[in-house]
Amino acid sequence: MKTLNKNNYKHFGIILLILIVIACKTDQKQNNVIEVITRSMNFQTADTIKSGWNTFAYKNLSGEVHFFIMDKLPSDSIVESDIKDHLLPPFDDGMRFLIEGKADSAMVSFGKIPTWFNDVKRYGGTGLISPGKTAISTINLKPGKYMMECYVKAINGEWHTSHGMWKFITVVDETTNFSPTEADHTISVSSTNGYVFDAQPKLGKNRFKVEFIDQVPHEHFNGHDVNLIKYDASANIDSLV
Ligand SMILES: [Cu+2]
Repeated sequence: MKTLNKNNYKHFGIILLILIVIACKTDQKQNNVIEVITRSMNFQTADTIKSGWNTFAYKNLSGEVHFFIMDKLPSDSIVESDIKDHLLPPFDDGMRFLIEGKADSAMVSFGKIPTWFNDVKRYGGTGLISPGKTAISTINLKPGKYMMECYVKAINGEWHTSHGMWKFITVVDETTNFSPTEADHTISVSSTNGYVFDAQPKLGKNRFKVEFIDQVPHEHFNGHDVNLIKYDASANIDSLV
């Protein structure tokens, strides 16, 4: 967040944090849209999909804010117990210690995160999406084993991932032969210039292409992402951040 360029998002009235690409209806027909539904702390969607460009329609039918991100795992042999018993507990313990003000214990817990986690590659997903809303993102996936997850934090500081909000998805070697149509706008994201728009979005449907110039991990282990938030004129941008 340190590199956020306030002038950009003040000007456009938009805060951007996780990749969102809004695709038009014709794209969806061409691309056989993959539906993802959340009703509680889970993802209902396909177990296996093609590689290449895929359009996801993520319907949040639950009562809380969620998102999804596609984490490409470094090995196909990573199984459920690797996630449940070895990956999630160090994160949960570390966060609990941080909330209790025990920074040293937190670092010990985070130190137990399996080394393979360093080799996870993030391929994007949707931005945060409110209850009852649908997010449409088109992302390019390489073949491999992925973990779809939502790591929004609950009020008690626990990640949704640890509440069951993750799912393995296999991306096969066969490609979709789909390429997204031209975007209306490009958003460049970098550690040096923050978020830069090429032009002001219009009223109505806008399709954003997000170009990540670089990604530098921050305190929360991740780089920048893009969210789209509509707020009313009385909102205070500093308190929102
Ligand atoms: Cu969630």
